[in-house]
Amino acid sequence: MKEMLIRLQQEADKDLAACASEDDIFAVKVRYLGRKEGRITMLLRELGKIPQEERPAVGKLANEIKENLEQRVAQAQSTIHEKRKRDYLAQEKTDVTLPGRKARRGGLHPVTLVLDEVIEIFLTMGFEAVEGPEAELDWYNFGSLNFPNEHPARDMHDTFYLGKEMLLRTHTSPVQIRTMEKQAPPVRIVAPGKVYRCDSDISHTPMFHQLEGLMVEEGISFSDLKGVLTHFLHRVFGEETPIRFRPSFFPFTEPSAEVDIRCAVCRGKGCRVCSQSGWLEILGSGMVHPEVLRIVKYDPEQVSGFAFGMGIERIAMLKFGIDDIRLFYENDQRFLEQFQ
Ligand code: 2U9
Repeated sequence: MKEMLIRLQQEADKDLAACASEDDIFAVKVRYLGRKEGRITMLLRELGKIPQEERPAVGKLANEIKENLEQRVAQAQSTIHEKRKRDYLAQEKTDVTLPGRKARRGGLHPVTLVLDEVIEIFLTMGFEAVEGPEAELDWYNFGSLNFPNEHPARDMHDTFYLGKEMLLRTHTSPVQIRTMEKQAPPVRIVAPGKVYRCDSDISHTPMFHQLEGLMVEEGISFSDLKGVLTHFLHRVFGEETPIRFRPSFFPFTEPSAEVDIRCAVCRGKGCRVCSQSGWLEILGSGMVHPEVLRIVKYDPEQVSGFAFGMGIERIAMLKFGIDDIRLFYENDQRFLEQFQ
């Protein structure tokens, strides 16, 4: 048995010395030390068969040979691993003269660009920007704005209802109502934000952005409305752009007017973009209805005000010459990259 052990050790030494890779070493380890069929393991199992008095000495030798081999396998593994690392580091080179990889820089969305520009113009005129919830009470979206119950104007807004009393706001007007409830006149605010209407085609998306404005204090008249909106439109579309005010109707303003700019595409001659009219509708406006002022506990005998509203995507489409509103929300990089 002793001789067999010593022979095994010599053979293992020879096999180990012949190893060229980590796989070879692993194979030697399995061949001699494998738990089931390793040659040393199997020999140790035979220990019971030899005479009692020889067992301690042979057992000791067998264990020494086993431990010794385990150690040398581990040693060989670490040596070959270190060599591989050295070889890899020796051949790896960094060419510091190569040009750096260009980082792609993102940009603001065209709707954000226009919204920021529009807000800035009103801040310069002394307005403050205010935000409010997108999920609203029916009362703040319709009731408080003088929409009669069951009135067809509610249908025109194609409302997404969230329950009996809750809805996704169809305009940002609830922000103005909430602001007036909280604060006494004078009020000069703009309310930018997302609004929702169940509608989708080349000029409508179920979510779009509005900016509404409100100015309420003593002695506000329709000429204030005209002055503020004319200044605003001249800053956005150019000082020379002709503007017209056209009578309209909204439940929350009286009198009401829609505001058009002359079509920049055909310069008023009539084209596809302006439906041959020569004009482009750009915003709605009016003097705040006295009933709305009473609802927020303002006295319409003491104060008056004007309000206006505009769709931001529509302005962005006219400014950038975009003919389909859905392009804003398709996340096509080729479209979005053009606004950086
Ligand atoms: C209060 C009182 C009055 C806001 C107004 C409009 C006219 C208007 C449209 C423009 C295009 C909506 O996005 S759009 O479809 N808006 O025509 N909005 S006056 O009037 C208010 C708001 C709040 C308390």
